[in-house]
Amino acid sequence: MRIDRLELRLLKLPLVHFFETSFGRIDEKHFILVRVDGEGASGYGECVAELDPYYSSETNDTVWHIIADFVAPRVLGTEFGHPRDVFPALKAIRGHNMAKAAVEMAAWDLFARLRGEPLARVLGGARDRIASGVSVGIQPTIDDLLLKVERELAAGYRRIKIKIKPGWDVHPVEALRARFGPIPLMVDANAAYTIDDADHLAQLDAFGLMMIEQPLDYDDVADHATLQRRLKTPICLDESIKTVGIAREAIAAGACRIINIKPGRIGGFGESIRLHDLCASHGIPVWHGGMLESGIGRAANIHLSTLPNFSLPGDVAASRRYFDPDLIEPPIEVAADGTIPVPTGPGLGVTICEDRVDAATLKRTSLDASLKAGVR
Ligand code: SMG
Ligand code: MG
Repeated sequence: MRIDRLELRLLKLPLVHFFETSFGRIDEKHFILVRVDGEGASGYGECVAELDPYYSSETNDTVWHIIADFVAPRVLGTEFGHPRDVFPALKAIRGHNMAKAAVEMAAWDLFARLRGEPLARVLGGARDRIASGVSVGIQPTIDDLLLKVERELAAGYRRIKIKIKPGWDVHPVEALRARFGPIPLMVDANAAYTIDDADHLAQLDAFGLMMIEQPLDYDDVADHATLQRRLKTPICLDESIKTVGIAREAIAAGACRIINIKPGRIGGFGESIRLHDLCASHGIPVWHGGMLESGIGRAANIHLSTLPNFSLPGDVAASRRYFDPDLIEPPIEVAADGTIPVPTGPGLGVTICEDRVDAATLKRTSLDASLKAGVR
């Protein structure tokens, strides 16, 4: 497979509702979309970096720079036997996994389209439906939260995750248990606590949560291991798992019992398969995280979620929770039993609405193999 052209676009899409986490609130989604062209077909990769370096150190501006100046020259015009060879070809570039992943995932889509197979099959997945969960942001009041969760349960979602932060943690969980009883419930702190909060967080043990996601700092493994020894509730790591190597260290240290996989965070599908297999070999269940992706990135997440150790419902929900309209048709929908069917067409298997992509585009550039000469 050879990629002859790479197009970068910066897009802006309004969110149906604001989304609030411990690190802030967003009303619109700004993201980079990569398209690679080769051998008469195209593949797409949605980047999960954001406007600000708050979830991760990468931003849309760093991604643009790293892809245009370092990733594209290494990928364009290069013969790849398989898309799993793309990430290793970028080894000279340290970090910047979101930038690498957007290109690598586009290469997988192109590869699957050229073979006429759905991405799930090329990735090694087997399921034809995936279990869907929702992530409910921090709400202005407990009543707002109860109303939102009631709606999501009625829509059939298989588990509810709520965002927590200091001052919005034990009380909302208590209120949800009082109203809805033993629903599959978990919390995500997005790194808002320190190990000094261990006694406070241990109060959550009383509520039988499925897990607490990323309670401590984004680059902290050691304190998570200390906290996991103190808590009955399983810890799930998200932000901390920036590489497969860190995951190996976290598992060895006992820093988590569950891992959330986001291909963008660790460098793409190839690394996600390695992480999935590593977790399986240690009896660590995984689930697919979400980054408020448009339907393009959401479809990619659905395909990866078909691998066998994705044994917990992921943050892969219906398009309409976020975008109306989405960039794809038909939008991604959740059935009454809380599952999403895996697209069956070649590659991502969804129809991208070019007119909507054009309307959302703030800037674009097209790169070709002449860049190769300039590899630094
Ligand atoms: O895509 O449904 C979604 C959002 C899921 O909560 C979600 N993502 O830490 O897991 C997480 C957050 C990161 C995104 S916050 C802007
Ligand atoms: Mg998270």
